[in-house]
Amino acid sequence: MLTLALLLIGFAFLPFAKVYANPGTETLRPMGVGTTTQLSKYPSSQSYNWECVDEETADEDVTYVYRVESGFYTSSKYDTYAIQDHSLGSGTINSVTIYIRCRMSDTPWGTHWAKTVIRTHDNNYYGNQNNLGTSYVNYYTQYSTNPYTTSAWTWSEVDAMEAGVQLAGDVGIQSRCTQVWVVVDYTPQVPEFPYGELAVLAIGFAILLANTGALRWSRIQPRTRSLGRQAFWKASIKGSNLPSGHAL
Ligand SMILES: [Ca+2]
Repeated sequence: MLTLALLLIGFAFLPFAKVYANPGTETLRPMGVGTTTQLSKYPSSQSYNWECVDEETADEDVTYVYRVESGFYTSSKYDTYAIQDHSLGSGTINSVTIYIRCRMSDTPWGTHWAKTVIRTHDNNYYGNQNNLGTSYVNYYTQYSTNPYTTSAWTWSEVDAMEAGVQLAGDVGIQSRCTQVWVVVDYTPQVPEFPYGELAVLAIGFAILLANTGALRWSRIQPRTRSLGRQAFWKASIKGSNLPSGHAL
């Protein structure tokens, strides 16, 4: 019986356990072609640019998108990618952060840089300029609110957004990006206590108390018996007022 009680109590708290087991962040990766595709891809055998930047563990120079300029000047191009819809997150969105992992292929003549790009409500938003070195580095831009609405992000905006990278290079040297991803930070919604689970919780506690000696049937029985006597006497009195010929 004690095991049953604990099981019932545990079951009643399951919705809360689910919420707190949630880590509070969800990572979303490129999963399709977005609005703009301007960068080159490596290897060229890849079908789409987004396939070069969607891996969970960075593969560095195995797959990447890049910008290289044939003239002696710096110019930029950019991609935006469709990203995965959320599947874990719920509640309030605290921030949306876009990450890019970039480097330049060699010591440059001029400036090589990278910027994050997000697209929401049909507008592009660019992060700060990050001047590249020859080793891969993660750069990021955090948006605590949606830059278009300036209000807290909604989950439908997260699902509809695109994320990408803008790269600038000059003659003969590539600016590369091997990975793009988005991290949504959220505070899970605590569920209201459903009546069904409240009832299960109450039964669980009753059985627990009965088994631990806090609630003995012997303490309930005298009261039950006295209630029984009262009911009997009330019924008897009522019965005495009944018209003759009617049995109680
Ligand atoms: Ca890659």
